[in-house]
Amino acid sequence: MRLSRATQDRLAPGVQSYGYDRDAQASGIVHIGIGAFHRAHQAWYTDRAMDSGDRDWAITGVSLRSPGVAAQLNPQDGLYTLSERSADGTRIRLIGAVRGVLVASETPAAVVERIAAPETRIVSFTITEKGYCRAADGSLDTDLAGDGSVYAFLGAGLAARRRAGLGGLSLLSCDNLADNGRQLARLMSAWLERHDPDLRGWFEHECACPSTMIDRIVPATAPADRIAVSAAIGATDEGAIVTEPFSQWVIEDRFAGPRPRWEGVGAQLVPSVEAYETAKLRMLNGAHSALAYLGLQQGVAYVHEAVGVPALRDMADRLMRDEAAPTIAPASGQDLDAYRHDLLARFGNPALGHRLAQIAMDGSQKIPQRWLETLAANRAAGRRSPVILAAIAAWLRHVRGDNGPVDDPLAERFAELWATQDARGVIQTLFGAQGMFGAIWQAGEGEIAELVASLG
Ligand code: CS2
Repeated sequence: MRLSRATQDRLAPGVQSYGYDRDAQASGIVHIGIGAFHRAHQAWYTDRAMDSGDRDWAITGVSLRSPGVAAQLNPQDGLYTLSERSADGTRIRLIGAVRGVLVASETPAAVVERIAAPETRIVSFTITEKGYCRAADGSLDTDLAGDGSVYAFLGAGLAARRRAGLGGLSLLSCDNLADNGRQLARLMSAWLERHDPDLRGWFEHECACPSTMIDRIVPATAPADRIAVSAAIGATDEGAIVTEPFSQWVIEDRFAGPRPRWEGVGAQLVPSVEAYETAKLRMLNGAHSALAYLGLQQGVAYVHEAVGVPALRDMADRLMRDEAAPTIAPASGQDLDAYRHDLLARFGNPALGHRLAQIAMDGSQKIPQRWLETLAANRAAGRRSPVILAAIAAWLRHVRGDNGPVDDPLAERFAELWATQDARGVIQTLFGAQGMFGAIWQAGEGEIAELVASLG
């Protein structure tokens, strides 16, 4: 029996379910990049907001390229279960917020039509760091931002709204970039300037791009997870998602129009997300990436195993306490010490199965906001950052191919670099004054020598 509208009433009694009338809800949200993270996070908040009486926020999911999620969810009428797992057990909820999934590469006109639909108020995004098509200096990479990019769909959808005399939209970036809303606004403006300069003023006036800090650890669902979930709910759920009990969503309260009452179900709506976002990127994600590269090179596979190795746990702790936290000006009531302790406990969740290899993906897109900005801030304050330097050495080994095939949009470039240059040359090309990341942080002579020595 496969999960769907026809079978949802026959699920095992322990499965919690939404209670609102799904058919009566208009789709107020188009979400681009409907992977596991969105389904465990924003869709879960929205589902509970509709459960508390908020109306018309059903989500139309969009995958830019891959038909995988559409194949999982459409035969299930958009339904899937979310399992919260910890050492104490598992809690499962049936989520009704997702209406269905469009695949942009297959039906581009349908995606544009949804963005342009009068009931659409919000377009949100989890397209990962690389989906923003940024060059290393943060500007729009016009080669990458082509017809299949998020900007092309947004540009066409916004143009259609304008032609129809409809209002603008709130564009909500839910990706792990510093100042994600402002970056999206800047990149979208740059794209419009090139492709539809007439629309740029309208976009800047009618649309808003609030910044967000999003947090929930969501491992890629493994085949064994699907089997366990199916056994627990009494139906096959190809769209099953597994996550941790913890979740946080801090949202800049600056929308172009109506929005769900997410604050009624645990989100924080605040005037500025900066302190939360910086702490999350530099502490949680910074430690995650360090554990990934340092752990993989020691043959460790999972995050909970990595923090079980005393030397790795100590490095993650020091990175957060001595290197990241001193660079953050906390918001009032934000306790970075407590945050660090909670993060180590979350990393240790033995029921999650979060692979280090998943975190190690796309490092070229992640390390600027996770490590390099911390390095730059510490340099300015005259502090050293030995753990991040060790993590950079581990990342350099990783992109050399030491841990196996490299999953990164710049993988070929890294392979060529390592094939043609020695360690010093590679470091200069990446972190030298004119280097790829040189605008954010440049390695000094002492740091280069340290990195060369540890690369052996
Ligand atoms: C992780 C994040 O894969 C990664 O790079 O660091 O996905 C992390 O699990 C989330 O940001 C947690 O909110």
